[in-house]
Amino acid sequence: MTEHASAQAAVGAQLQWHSSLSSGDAATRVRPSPRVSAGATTVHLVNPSHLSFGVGVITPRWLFVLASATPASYGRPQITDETLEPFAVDALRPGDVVGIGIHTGNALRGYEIGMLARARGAVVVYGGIHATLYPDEALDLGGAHAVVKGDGDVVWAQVLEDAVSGTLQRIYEAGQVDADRFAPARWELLPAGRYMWGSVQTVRGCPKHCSFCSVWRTDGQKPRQRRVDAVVAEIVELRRRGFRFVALADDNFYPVALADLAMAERQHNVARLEQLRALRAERFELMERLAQLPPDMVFFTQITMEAAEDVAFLDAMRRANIKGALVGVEAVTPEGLKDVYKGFNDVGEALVTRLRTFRDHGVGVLGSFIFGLPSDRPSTFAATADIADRAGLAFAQFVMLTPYPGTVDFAAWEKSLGNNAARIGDIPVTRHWLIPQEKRPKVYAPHPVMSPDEIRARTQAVWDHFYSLRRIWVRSRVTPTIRARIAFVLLSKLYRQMYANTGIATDSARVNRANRWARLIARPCRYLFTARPLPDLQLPAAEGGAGVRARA
Ligand code: B12
Ligand code: SF4
Repeated sequence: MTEHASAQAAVGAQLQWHSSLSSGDAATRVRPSPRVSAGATTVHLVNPSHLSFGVGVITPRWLFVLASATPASYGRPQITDETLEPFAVDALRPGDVVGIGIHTGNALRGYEIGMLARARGAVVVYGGIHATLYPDEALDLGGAHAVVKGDGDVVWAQVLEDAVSGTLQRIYEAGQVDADRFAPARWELLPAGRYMWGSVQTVRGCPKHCSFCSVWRTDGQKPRQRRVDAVVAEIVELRRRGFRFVALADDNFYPVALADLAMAERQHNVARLEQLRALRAERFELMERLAQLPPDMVFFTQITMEAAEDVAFLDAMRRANIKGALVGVEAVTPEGLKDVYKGFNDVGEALVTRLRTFRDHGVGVLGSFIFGLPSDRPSTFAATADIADRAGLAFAQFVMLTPYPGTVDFAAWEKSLGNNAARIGDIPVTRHWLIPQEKRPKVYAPHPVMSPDEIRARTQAVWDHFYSLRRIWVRSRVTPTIRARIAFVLLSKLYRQMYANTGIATDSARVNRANRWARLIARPCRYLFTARPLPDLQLPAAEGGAGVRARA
């Protein structure tokens, strides 16, 4: 049995033991942790993945942020992103600390690593959105000595200190830290030549409350906006290292809509109005600074559709080289938007006009659509494909409504199943992420008139339609050069392989084929994204100031 398989078996055994999958008794169990000494221990940070591609598309930011939050006395943290290569558990020494960051999709692999690391005498700490939502699961099934709920930026140093003094707590309630305490990423720890895009967060949290999204619950509805200088310094550092593509890894790059300002004015709420205006002014300041960076830089972010009403904002985005944004369109009918509490979006022809406004102002749109909403009918698929074609989108994704933990949809779905949830082995589908990958069902919200297979087949057909080579080639006309057009085609194909086939296909042959394809395309893609490093690049000046060299 390989080490990987034995870890799976170990997690499996724990799952059987933990048959109720409830969290209550975990809180009372005492777990002595191994002795850690600041000078002798190595801090490992691991981003779990059951698949390794050798190259990665976007840097997993948390790894480099937690590395930065690691005090210098612990030496250089060892970073492993398993989307590049598997974690070398054998290299662990007793007393090392292993920090594992998990989202729902990679939680099970994270638990395997934690069990193996614990067996080798390491101190195991979990964090990330899934550990925040299900801390007891990491304690019960992942061999955790401690779990951090919420932001790690500030609490991580405390966790390490407690590990040294032997006072590790089981759960750390770290909450949401203020933006001025966000740790900057340590980009000097990036392995050379492995990623296509850097990732820098400029704002955290989102004022909306969509039913399928957990961000407003875990990151809060109050936008926590980082200082412009801190953001720009990180971007300059990435460009110095040859990254010219940077994802602004925000929940919503447009945290203050014109409607919010109008509402505060109507309510004569002077304090709120000032606060909103200040946030908005800071956005413009950031974009002005980005506009001064080398013109080959390309930024991409996520934004609500409301930004189309604000052409001054879109123009500032274009000048800042924010060339693309994921826009959550979700549904093309009013009933669909009501299903997901997203009434602030437009539908029909108004939707086409809104989306085209982004493109007309130089911001390409990755439209994100959801299929399987209760009000969807077979005709919705063709109507969506038609709008996606006409709305001038650069890219699109068509996802099936999936109840993600921490969302309103998940709570309703879990409640509706009660104790009657189907089981695979001993595990109810309401804990589908604990089912081994090869047996894990795709879990979708139940639909009143269509079966999951029907929704899947129709969704796949919309992907096929949108990403036909002919349509991609036509769309690639928005790019300025032939090299850029080729990059656009490759990126479209890579995107489709990574998300459509691996994301919604259930047939494993198709998933394997898609993974092989993605591996093949990923390497040439990387060359299209990198640029000559600019080690002497200066920080662009704040208004009225001279440029300064960014921190080393
Ligand atoms: C950028 C982003 C992406 C990018 C880049 C991913 C990457 N390589 O990093 C792309 C577009 C590729 C992407 C893809 C997907 N994403 Co995404 N993504 C984000 C986003 C907007 C920001 C992530 C980020 O960089 N944050 C900045 C870092 C610093 O914050 P952080 O990761 O939360 O880490 C902090 C804490 O959690 C904690 N922490 C984290 N790990 C650890 C570990 C330890 C030991 C400790 C102590 C603390 C700690 O400390 C950190 C610093 O404060 C988040 C939303 C969000 N607000 O986080 C969604 C989010 C993570 N994504 C989500 C989803 C669903 C997906 C997809 C499944 C979407 C899809 N349908 O395909 C895929 C999955 C891809 C994959 N296999 O990883 C969900 C996850 C929900 C869940 N329950 O798991 C989120 C939360 C968004 C949402 N709508 O709910 N994503
Ligand atoms: S889906 Fe987008 S707009 Fe809705 S709550 Fe989540 S981040 Fe905000």
